[in-house]
Amino acid sequence: MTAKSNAIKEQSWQIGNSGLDYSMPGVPNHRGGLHPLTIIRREIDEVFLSMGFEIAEGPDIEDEFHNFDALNTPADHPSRNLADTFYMEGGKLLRTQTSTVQIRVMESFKPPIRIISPGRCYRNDKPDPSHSPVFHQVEALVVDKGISMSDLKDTLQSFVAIMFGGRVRSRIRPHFFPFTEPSAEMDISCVVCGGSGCRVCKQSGWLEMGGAGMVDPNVFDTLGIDSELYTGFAFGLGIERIAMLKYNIPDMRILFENDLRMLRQFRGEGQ
Ligand code: 2U9
Repeated sequence: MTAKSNAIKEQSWQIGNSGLDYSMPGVPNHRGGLHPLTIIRREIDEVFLSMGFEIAEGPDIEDEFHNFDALNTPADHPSRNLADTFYMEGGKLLRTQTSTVQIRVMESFKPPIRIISPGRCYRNDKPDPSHSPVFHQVEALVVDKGISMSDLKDTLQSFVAIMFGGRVRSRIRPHFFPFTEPSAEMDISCVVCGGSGCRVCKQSGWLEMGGAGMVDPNVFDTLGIDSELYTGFAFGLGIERIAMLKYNIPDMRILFENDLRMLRQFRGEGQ
């Protein structure tokens, strides 16, 4: 008889007294998992870090200067409307885009600037399959001498290739935003059908990914950056949209309901 089994024998009355059977297997400790939006956001961070970007963060509660005025958004622009923006007491508001962070970075640092700002945004939208009043976006900003639209296109294409695979193409189409000139919307070739046309891309072969453009010189002038010397590009991507495409999620609201049957499918991913 070993010393150990003697010791166990001596303690056997304790087992009886406590009602516990120490020979029973342990109760498994269920591991939590990352939310799909967190997995995608971390993946996006990694892609841009590998391309030499830095990550910048800022407050969710903002003022009109950083959310609208500094972004060249006129006083009568519809996005300023109560129907679109959540206003708080004392002239504060919930940021509608993370460009507010870009403004804060440009207030504090001189070019060259090469940042992304991932984060939560708020718009007074009714929830539906493609809208949520709380959503996440990542915006990118590059400011330096000689930055052009081809740098924007190249950065987008590199991002899309790493995120969705080398066969996925990107394109930009003319659009309008107050803070960029020229402005563009960007599409990627349909990740489901490869561009031949299907239900997901509504037979067009393309999926909308976000907005982009060259920073409007008025934005630089407001912040004291010499718009004769510096140019820059910026773009904004919806993180929910990327997660929905990558994980085949048909309705944005699923990402916010925290239904364990959905969340459990991501256990162990991205860790
Ligand atoms: C500065 C100047 C310009 C960033 C841009 C968009 C177009 C855009 C949307 C993507 C999906 C918002 O989350 S979303 O609904 N974003 O369309 N964002 S250009 O332009 C900037 C940013 C910062 C100083």
